[in-house]
Amino acid sequence: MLLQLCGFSASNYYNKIKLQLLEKAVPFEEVLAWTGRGDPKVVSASPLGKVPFLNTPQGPLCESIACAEYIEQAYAQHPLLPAEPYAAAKERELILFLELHLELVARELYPEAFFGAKVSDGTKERCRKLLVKGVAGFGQLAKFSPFLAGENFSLADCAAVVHLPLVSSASRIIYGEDLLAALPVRDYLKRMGERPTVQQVNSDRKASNEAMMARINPKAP
Ligand SMILES: N[C@@H](CCC(=O)N[C@@H](CS)C(=O)NCC(=O)O)C(=O)O
Repeated sequence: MLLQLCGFSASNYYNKIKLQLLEKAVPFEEVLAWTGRGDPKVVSASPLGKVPFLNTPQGPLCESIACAEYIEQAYAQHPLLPAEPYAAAKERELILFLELHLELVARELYPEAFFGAKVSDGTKERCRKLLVKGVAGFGQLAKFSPFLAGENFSLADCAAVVHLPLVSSASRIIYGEDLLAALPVRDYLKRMGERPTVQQVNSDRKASNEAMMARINPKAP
């Protein structure tokens, strides 16, 4: 059975796994699944109705970090995590840091930044403080030399390439200021954007974004 990646290409967590699979040249099939708890097929694989999830030959698997680790272990080609335990743990540290302290915080701003809803001033203020702290900590851990964790493209880059643009644009839209501006993120993303795999993920994302917005607001012109 071909590995199935389920979700949609506008999702940053979906794209983290898609980029990993493309970089590793693992054969896989994309299966469209929207978020939410209305579809029993989605909920039976991903109890909270979140994407991405995988359908593996052994069964379904959700939570992108578990999916990424499964893929690294099940498909040895083009490893994206070092074999040496400390180096591998430093990669995981970067991914967790990025997701827990930057992306998940910025996510509270997405309803207003991207979806035409309102976010309270209290939430904006709280998120700003957390983001300022998170960005400084991330700057201490990330190397950008030339890849996020050092000399090689790795799983940490799969996460950074999809999460950093969202954190940056949400902060620009909500605060009128890019809270990542002190870090070499723009140059890094430009460099990563030269990779054909990243180009594919980005062009699929644009098409999927339109489909997602049409679902959210079917009456939009
Ligand atoms: N911790 C999850 C986060 C995945 C996630 O939040 N995905 C978004 C799409 S980018 C989603 O499914 N949102 C719908 C929801 O939270 O109900 C993971 O790493 O897989």
